[in-house]
Amino acid sequence: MLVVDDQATNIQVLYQILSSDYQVLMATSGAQALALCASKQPDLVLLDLVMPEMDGYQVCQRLKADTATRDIPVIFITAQTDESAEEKGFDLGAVDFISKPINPRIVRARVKTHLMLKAQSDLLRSWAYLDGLTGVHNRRFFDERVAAEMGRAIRNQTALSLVMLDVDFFKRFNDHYGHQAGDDCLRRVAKTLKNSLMRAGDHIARYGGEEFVCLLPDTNFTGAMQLAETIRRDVISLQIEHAQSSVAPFVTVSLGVGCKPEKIHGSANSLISLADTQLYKAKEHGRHRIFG
Ligand code: GH3
Ligand code: MG
Ligand code: MG
Ligand code: MG
Repeated sequence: MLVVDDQATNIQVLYQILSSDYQVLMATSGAQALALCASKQPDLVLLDLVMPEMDGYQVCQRLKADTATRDIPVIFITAQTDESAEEKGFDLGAVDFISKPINPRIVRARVKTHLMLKAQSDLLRSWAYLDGLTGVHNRRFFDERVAAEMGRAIRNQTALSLVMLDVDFFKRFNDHYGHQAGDDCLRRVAKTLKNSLMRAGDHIARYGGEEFVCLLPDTNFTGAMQLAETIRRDVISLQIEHAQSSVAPFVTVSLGVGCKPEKIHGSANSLISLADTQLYKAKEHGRHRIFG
């Protein structure tokens, strides 16, 4: 957590109360607090209200206005006891208000409660972005991520690639082996994708029924085509029996690759359409292949 106060002695008091149970970061100004919140993502901020230059209200307002920091809970700690100050704090998005002089046991209890609530909401949020069947990210995650990554790629003039893949003749697979076996197959394909993707910034999501997407920041067309080929080989190497497939005795995938090159502007939608069009061509040209 982060303790923010312009007076070092106040910080020390809180540090002594909390540092045996938690990792405590410290800031002595609003600007420093904002920078630490962005870089370290603390689970809680204990924020002094009265500070020179940027006061606690302003810090809280800025934290709540930025999507990267808005979910960090803020507790105001202040010597001001009037209710309008407290009300204003809550209006700005604070979760609690503690008045000085502080009672160590109360501070510990409130901190503990808010950290627990934060952990619970983080967990729920992470579930909301996961696909229940396969455990990879879901469409909601992908839609948000692709827009964010496109923004970043344009700002930094970096490449951004998208591989879209679809299981071949999956309707026949379900019809022949049953829906349970179909679900198992999807889980195994998803697991293979996770293993095929090597870089930390890569994202996999289930885009629809038997369709997955791999979002690849900082990856050019050649790199994306190579990854697509790895996936194509890894999936058939699973040797999941598929007696009804017209291309192989095993489950296979078709892949479409789209790329926004370094110096070119693009939109998330155009990148998705491109990968989708290429995937369609891969299907048309016989399946178990890659178009890019
Ligand atoms: P193509 O090679 O052209 O992609 O043919 P296909 O049969 O794979 O494509 P189609 O879109 O006709 O059928 C997709 C099938 O995927 C139909 C649907 O029942 C099945 N499916 C979608 N979601 C799930 C799921 O969660 N579990 C299972 N078992 N099947 C699913
Ligand atoms: Mg102060
Ligand atoms: Mg499909
Ligand atoms: Mg299919």
